[in-house]
Amino acid sequence: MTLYQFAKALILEAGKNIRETMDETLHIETKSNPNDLVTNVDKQTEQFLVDRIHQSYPDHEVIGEEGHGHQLSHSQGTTWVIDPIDGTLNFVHQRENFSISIGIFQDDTPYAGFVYDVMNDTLYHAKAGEGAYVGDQSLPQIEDTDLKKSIIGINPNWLTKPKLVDLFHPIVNQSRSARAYGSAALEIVHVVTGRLAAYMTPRLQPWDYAGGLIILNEVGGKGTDFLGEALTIYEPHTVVLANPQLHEDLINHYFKPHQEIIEELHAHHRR
Ligand code: 2AM
Ligand code: CA
Repeated sequence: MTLYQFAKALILEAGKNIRETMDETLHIETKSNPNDLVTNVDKQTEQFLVDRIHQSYPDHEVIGEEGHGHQLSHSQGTTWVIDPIDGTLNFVHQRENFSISIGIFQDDTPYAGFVYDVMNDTLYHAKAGEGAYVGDQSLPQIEDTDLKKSIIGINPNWLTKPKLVDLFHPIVNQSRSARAYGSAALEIVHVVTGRLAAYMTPRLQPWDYAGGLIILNEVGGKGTDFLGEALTIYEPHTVVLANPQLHEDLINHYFKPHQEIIEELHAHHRR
């Protein structure tokens, strides 16, 4: 079994395990604030993934949202970047619209990405350089769009914040319309399939985008921070992912003119 086949079988099994717990009582705790939730299922799923990875590959590193590998700042060999449940608020309140996200890197180079829409049993996946798939079906390259003919993914909460509203209001205003789904990894795969022309957010953790970005690159999409710099897997970033034309337009005409606000966000992320 190749590493790719192993990872694909593993994420499907983790999702099946989550589906099988859907009738059980959830244990919910808060993390950084009252709206930042974590459940027993987030923690159990991360532990399941880490244990299985280390049983088969003892020397692989794992960075996971619920506590694994947060001390890493670079790595040689193979590194897994995992989010056991992306969209925890949806998981708790809606019992759907959440995903498992996995990105695998070898010597810091993308190897493969997986985003599993658990309740729809839909797996988006890609091995770097070999194209993107949903299930067994190959996905085409994404098409360029103008902002005025684009549906963009952005969380409306950001438009309630001073400064961020200056950044995002013109973009939302000049787009065809905006949508929010509540799982960053699913929003990224919506860019992969063309359901969204772009997804942007002022703060995202590596486990939220690592898997999705590898898949997006395989269909010709672009993902960087708001100033066009590459996304790393060791710290949070501002994140804009889109088709190439819209990505360039957003960076040059909407983000770069607000460089000061963005540099303030980046300084905040590094604290
Ligand atoms: P999570 O569910 O794994 O926490 C919601 O708009 C999206 O943003 C989800 O993918 C969520 O991931 C992520 N998210 C929520 N709070 C965040 C934070 N403080 N920093 C970065 N990403 C966050
Ligand atoms: Ca999570």
